[in-house]
Amino acid sequence: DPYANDPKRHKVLKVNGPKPFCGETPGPLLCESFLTPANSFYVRNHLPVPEIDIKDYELEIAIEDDTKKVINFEDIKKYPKYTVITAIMCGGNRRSEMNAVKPLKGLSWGVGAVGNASWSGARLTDVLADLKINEDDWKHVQFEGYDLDPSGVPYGGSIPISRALDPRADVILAYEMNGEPISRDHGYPIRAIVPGVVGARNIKWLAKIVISNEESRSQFQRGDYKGFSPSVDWDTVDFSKSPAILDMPVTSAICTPTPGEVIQLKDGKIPVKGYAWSGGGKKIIRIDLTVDQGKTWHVANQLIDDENVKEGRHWSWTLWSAEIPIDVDKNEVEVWVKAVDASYNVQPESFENIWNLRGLLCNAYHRVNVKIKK
Ligand code: MTE
Ligand code: MO
Repeated sequence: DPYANDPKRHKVLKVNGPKPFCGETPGPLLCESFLTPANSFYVRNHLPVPEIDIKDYELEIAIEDDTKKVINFEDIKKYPKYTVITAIMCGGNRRSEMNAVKPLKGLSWGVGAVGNASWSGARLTDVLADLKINEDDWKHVQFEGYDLDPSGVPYGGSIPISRALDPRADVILAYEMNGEPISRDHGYPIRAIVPGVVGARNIKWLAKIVISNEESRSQFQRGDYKGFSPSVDWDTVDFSKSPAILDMPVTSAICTPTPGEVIQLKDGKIPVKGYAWSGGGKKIIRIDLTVDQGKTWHVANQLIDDENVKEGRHWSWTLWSAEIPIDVDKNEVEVWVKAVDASYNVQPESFENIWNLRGLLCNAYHRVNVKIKK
């Protein structure tokens, strides 16, 4: 069993697949803390977790096929230490809601394939500066992990070089998560953190960085984690025709109450809590909620986010809470939420018109049915 040496997981994770391990954080736990603890942070593995002895750890940095250098863990720690708070979200977060509209292929994630953590490490720009590469000569920076499929092919992905070399993009080679060494499931000992970008490009167990004019040849870069028009099906899909997902679109979700929960009315209101996030460093500026299908909207009164950042570098999620008045005659309501980001991007209303065969970018309004106790 190639998975025999996988780490033990915390029992709170809702298991979506045991081998490779995939598990999500339950909604109510998710909105309890601004920084998600490592042991309850969702896990999305595609392969067995590699066993890495820090003494033997090596990171190869190459320019196309020429190996330029190999650095070790201590070398990475010598660069200035830099910390960013960023959410990481799987491209398939909330896929179960899109699947309810029309079946699709992919793990059935609820609202918990996301977490928010502080990550510390060396800036990728600092590490690449030593190579003296000219940004204009290259297009992509590829990453490979130490996790291998049975034929020896690693998990991989790439990002545009403009992003990798931009100090304001805050891309780091992280060795700490929430101030502790990164745990095995989350990429020990070194993980690429690419803030604001789909989870898939945040390569864990980083083995290799390649400066190239080509995107990563990995299946996960070229044949997966892409969006398509709702009418594209498995007979007509051409993965070469869509760009790889990079920045994630604006989204939000209700974490409490959970679907079907019975809520005690207090002063004619119910408390609602959740998260919101937009990729590309865009701040969340407003959360709108309705319990009457949009006839009247209520604005969340409390937003918690990372205040120590500059405009356009808002990588963390926003936790929000609201108290919503409920008509006295109602025994049941459907709560809807939508978030608005700094570019005034708003979530789409329904999943029907954003449906895609891989169930990615599932950012329509989140709707939760709640029973009212008076
Ligand atoms: N990196 C490697 N090496 N192997 C992987 O399977 N999964 C990716 C990404 N990085 C993956 C990886 C995907 S699809 C996601 S959503 C995130 O890691 C999940 O990160 P987490 O398990 O720390 O939550
Ligand atoms: Mo993912």
